[in-house]
Amino acid sequence: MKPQEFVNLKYKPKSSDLICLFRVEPNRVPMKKAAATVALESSVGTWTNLELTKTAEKLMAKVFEIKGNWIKIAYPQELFEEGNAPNILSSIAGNIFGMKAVKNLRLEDVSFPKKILSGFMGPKFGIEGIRKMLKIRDRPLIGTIIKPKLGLNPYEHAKSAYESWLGGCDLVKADENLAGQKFNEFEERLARTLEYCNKAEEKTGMKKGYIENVTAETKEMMKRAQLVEDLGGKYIMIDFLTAGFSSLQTLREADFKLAIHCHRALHAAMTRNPKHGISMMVLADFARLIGVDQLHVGTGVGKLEGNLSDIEELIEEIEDKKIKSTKKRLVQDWEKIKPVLAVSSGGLCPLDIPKLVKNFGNDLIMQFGGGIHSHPNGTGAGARAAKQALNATIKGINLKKYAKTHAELRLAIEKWG
Ligand code: CAP
Ligand code: MG
Repeated sequence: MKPQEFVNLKYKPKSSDLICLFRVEPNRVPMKKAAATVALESSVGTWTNLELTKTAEKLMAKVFEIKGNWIKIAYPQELFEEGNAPNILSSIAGNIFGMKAVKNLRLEDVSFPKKILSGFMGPKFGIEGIRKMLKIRDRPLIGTIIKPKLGLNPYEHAKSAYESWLGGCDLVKADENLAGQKFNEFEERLARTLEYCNKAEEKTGMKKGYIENVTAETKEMMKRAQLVEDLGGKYIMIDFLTAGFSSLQTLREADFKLAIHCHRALHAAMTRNPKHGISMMVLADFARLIGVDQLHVGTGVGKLEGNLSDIEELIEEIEDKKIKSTKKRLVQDWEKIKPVLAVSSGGLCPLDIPKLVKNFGNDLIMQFGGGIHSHPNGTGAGARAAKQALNATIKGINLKKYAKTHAELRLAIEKWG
């Protein structure tokens, strides 16, 4: 087997091929050689010439397109074990990132053949199931993350969640780094917060969701998810990258009667450098394939408001485009695999709502951590400000105008405007 045998620019991919789009920066070798090395290392080859068996020959990946720094590689679906997400990633996103033949390498996009898609469960609820569970037909949802992210005790945590729900939040979640620390034990926090969730539903007459973070060693995580289900919870959350794809598969395949909220802590180690790593779109594909119901996709609205410099405008535009493409992927037609509800979160405050709804539409959860809990009048007022901003946006009323008759929103504008 010679590397050049992995390049065939006349090859027409089969519908049964898994196809990857890579951005390649060769390292002192011609592009064709770098591309061939990516294809052989991510399928059946190694660094030196090697006799292939008949079967191995049939499993060879093929570079079928090279355009500038972009290459497309087709992988026979038989190269992968069905229903095994880590296995697919260990080929298409494994050793290749560290090879000498490339200075930079980024896996930008993947398309899956039907047979691979059918090997996974996909989301249990999907967008429709979440809306049905919360009885929220078509508006965007408002969520908050209890803050400070760590350092509250179970009672303080539950109380803050209660004020958030009463103020107008549909969802309250635990932060990505809150688990079973001594200062806020898992069982105690869960039980109290679910009690307050029920109280908030009675008081408001609306469905409310508490998203408990079960991220832990897999056996422990399963025990915690079971406890959420036993106590009548609606959701669990997993930090899917720090927990790992196998543990996400274990959690999903246990098929709890719970919606899975997927946090992406660690993603930026792979997604942030446009020249090297993996796109959020590809990570989102795997989260959907395995079967999460809600996934963080970013915010697009920059931290900077008002007079942005040209470069800042450009950066925001690129960010927007990336997030829109990730969000679009979450709903692309994957046969029986349900669409995933996008979550926009991180550095947001109620004033961002008009832009978020304009950018991302109604199938969206908008989450405000600091943007609710650091409202001048506290958590409840922060939640009311967010709800007021959403109502104004739905009615098409300018926030400043609406704030004339809504004090909490006015105070939010004074603080963050
Ligand atoms: C937001 C958040 C979320 C980030 C995650 C935080 O809090 O709780 O984890 O949104 O980022 O810890 O920062 P704030 P992403 O609202 O106070 O920023 O959604 O981009 O994965
Ligand atoms: Mg967080």
